[in-house]
Amino acid sequence: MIIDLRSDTVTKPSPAMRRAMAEAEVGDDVYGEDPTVKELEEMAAGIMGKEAALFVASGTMGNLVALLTHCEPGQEVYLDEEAHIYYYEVGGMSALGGLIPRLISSEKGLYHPEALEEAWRPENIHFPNPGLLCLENTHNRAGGRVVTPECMHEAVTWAKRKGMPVHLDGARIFNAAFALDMDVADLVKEMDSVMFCLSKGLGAPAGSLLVGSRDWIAEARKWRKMVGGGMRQAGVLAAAGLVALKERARLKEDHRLAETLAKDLAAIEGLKVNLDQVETNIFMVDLELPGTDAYRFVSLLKEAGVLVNAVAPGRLRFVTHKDIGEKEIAQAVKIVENVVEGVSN
Ligand code: TLP
Repeated sequence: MIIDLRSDTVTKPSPAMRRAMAEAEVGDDVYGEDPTVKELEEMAAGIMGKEAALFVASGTMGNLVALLTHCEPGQEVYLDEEAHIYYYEVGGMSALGGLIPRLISSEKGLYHPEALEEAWRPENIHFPNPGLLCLENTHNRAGGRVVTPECMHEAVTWAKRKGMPVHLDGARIFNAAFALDMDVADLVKEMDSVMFCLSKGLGAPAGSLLVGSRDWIAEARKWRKMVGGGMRQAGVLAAAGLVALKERARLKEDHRLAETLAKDLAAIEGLKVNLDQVETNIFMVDLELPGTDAYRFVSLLKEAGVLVNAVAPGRLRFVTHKDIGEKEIAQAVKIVENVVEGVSN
């Protein structure tokens, strides 16, 4: 048995999703004729408390379309140096959007007003024009960290003062809302646009949604077409998304199991886990094993039957998800323990 803790993207569609996909009513969505996509978009907009929504192929496409819709080529996008949009999206904002990242130093995904102000470039003949501020919640590279509503509010207030809209990379926004025990619409109410994923912990095979005002989504729809994201009978995918959204409370179980796993791993000599920062379904483990780096450790774990990702030379990322239960957690801990022992001897 392979225990896959690399990401919550590895989940397989549930039997209920597969049934819904097989039975989905479909039409050509480029003509606006797919009833299942429409239902999903309406449901997503309702849950997020926004006027409209747009179904896109992936989180990366959703973020790209958002940036293209908000900005013009040559503008600057304010975002943190560990932001997924900057770190993991192949530089699409610059390559495809002609946008310039303006990096903010953040404290594990949390923006401090001083850091925002420090990054700010006022009107000057030499500087690009400001275009957008991006936030990320939960924050992936900060280890699934929840950005508090207070911190989001401060950042939005700052951006509004500077005349910039705000986009939220909310790939895992439901994880944040559950961790905060908050209604998700309340959490994102100040955002101009939000992208969230169906294909992470929610377990759908593909798809993300972009939400915002009716006019903004109409513009985004055109950008989606330009980047090749006008899917036709996309209702087969949207059907799985509807099931995923209805079952979203399941994410709390991933948080509970991440906490259990993190505690058990923290007890192993040579592994360091900051338990205060285990807030959702992602957490980081630092290796303190002389002579082994995270990349070698990952390949040893793989041989022993556990998959995880190395995110820095001394750091591993563990992610719990729908297809991981108590049994897999207990088994993974045993395997990690054995591998650590093998390395230490
Ligand atoms: N994140 C993936 C990898 O790309 C690292 C993962 O395994 O966590 N925003 C955030 C915050 C994300 O974590 C991801 C995916 C995306 C956007 C992009 O979503 P997709 O993979 O659907 O393009």
